[in-house]
Amino acid sequence: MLLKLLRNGLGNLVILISFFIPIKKIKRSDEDQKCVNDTTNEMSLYQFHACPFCLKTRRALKKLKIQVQVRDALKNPHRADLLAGGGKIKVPCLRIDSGDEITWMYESNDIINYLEQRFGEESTPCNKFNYQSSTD
Ligand SMILES: N[C@@H](CCC(=O)N[C@@H](CS)C(=O)NCC(=O)O)C(=O)O
Repeated sequence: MLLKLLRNGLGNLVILISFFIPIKKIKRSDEDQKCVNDTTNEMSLYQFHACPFCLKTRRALKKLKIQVQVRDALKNPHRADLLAGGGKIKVPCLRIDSGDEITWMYESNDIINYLEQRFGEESTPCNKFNYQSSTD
């Protein structure tokens, strides 16, 4: 109980501090932004508000100008969906629905790496995408 309060307090402090740290957002053409928006319809981020790893992931989303559905995994039905789909309650987790397949991606660094590859400076968001995992 005390540990949970401490963790939440610390998480909220980190959120407050990060509020004052500017995010340098990516620049892309309107056409590319439209492709990004169309693609990110298929994604949702399961997260806790005061989790530092989730904050780091949310900042990456802002930097890359990506809008995904953000779902509070403390509450149902999202918590139950995360457990049923991903197999564990751990956040952040990015749910990627690519039509015939649903991927539940855990680990903030893996999620950010994936988003950087797919939507970062070097990417071509309007083309088909092949993800290169850092562990491949
Ligand atoms: N290495 C992981 C750490 C994630 C992590 O520890 N998340 C915590 C919240 S900050 C969690 O989900 N804990 C499970 C729980 O509280 O039920 C990452 O970078 O994503």
